[in-house]
Amino acid sequence: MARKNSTAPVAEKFTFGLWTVGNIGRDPFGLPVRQPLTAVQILKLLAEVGAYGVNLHDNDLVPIDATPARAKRLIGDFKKALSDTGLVVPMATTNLFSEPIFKDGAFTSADVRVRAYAMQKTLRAMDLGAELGAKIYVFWGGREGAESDAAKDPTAGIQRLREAINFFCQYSIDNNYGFRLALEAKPNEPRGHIYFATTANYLAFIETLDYPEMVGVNPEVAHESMAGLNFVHHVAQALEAGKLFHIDLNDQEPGRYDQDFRFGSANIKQAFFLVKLLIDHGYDGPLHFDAHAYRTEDYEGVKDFARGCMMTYRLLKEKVARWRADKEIQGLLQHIHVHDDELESLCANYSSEAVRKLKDRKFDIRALGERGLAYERLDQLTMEIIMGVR
Ligand code: GLT
Ligand code: MN
Ligand code: MN
Repeated sequence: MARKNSTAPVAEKFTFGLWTVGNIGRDPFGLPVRQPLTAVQILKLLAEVGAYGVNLHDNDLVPIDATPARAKRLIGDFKKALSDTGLVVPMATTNLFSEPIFKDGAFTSADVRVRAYAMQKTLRAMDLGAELGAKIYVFWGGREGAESDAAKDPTAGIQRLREAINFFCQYSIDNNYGFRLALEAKPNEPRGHIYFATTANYLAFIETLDYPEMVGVNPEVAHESMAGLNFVHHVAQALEAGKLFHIDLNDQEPGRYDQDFRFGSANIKQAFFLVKLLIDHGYDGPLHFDAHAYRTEDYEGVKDFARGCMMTYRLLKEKVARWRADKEIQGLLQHIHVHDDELESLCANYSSEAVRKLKDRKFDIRALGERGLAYERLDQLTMEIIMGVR
């Protein structure tokens, strides 16, 4: 809610995928627990809970075997529901993982016919995304990988993905679609090993593309967390490189199956630092909750799940403001961050004089080593803010 006399806060662009709130609760061991909803029903649900937008795979809206007439009707109904609800479609993507044809990957399959079909499917899905107004196009290579490296040279996977992404950049340019492509990493599941296991892998890859400026990343909390890595640091690298085009928010306990939990529900402290990082760096793209309600839920529970994701984000945003305004915290930060103009300039600007001065400089390494940094106090204060007692 906009507060009086404040510079009007920009409302968060909270989005959900059709596949997230529409998830019917099937898992590898159990049958669905919820009835499928139509895309139009999902839009109604999202409007009811107060979301900003919706994202989709091609086949979330148009089944793979739909006739042209059915596809036209489904797209028409969806567009009408978008305008009725005021929801927008910021991001679109391709389902390159459900069909058996993709069992050994899509763009990195060993079979050129599969690769060509994956490209055909993506070109069509890009047309659909552009028609719906999407400006971000996500590539999640869920099946791009292997269980055994006996069959394929993993470097071929890199080359094939490069060819595909270059092809799609050119297609977007030639059609004036204005897409920015966002690559989403994951270490495993559904493949035993997925190529490009982390966001950092993609950041390195992007620089080798024909149009690196068109391509960024879509990190997902659960994906680095599955591997026990620090998600916030991966997002930081993407932000610093100007490559955070989109973000998938959810939660995940390390070392478990792919949980896709409600945002902030597993590691609230990491969620706090993530929200803080996004605010500190003025990220203003979509905040996409790529998560599922627990399998215990009916559709009322799915709404609780969706509202919970957004509420937790908003609460953490308030906590970040509180953290920034806290005098004791700011005092500790001043103590921790020691500045010295001369040294900073020496370290940042190479010259033979800088080399000489650095070599000559005397440092009291013992005193520097013994200096207490008060991280314990700072962390405890941070925890007290998160826990709501400060
Ligand atoms: C799938 C996956 C997600 C990806 C989606 C985009 S689909 O649900 O688990 O992480 O973002 O293809
Ligand atoms: Mn995701
Ligand atoms: Mn996931």
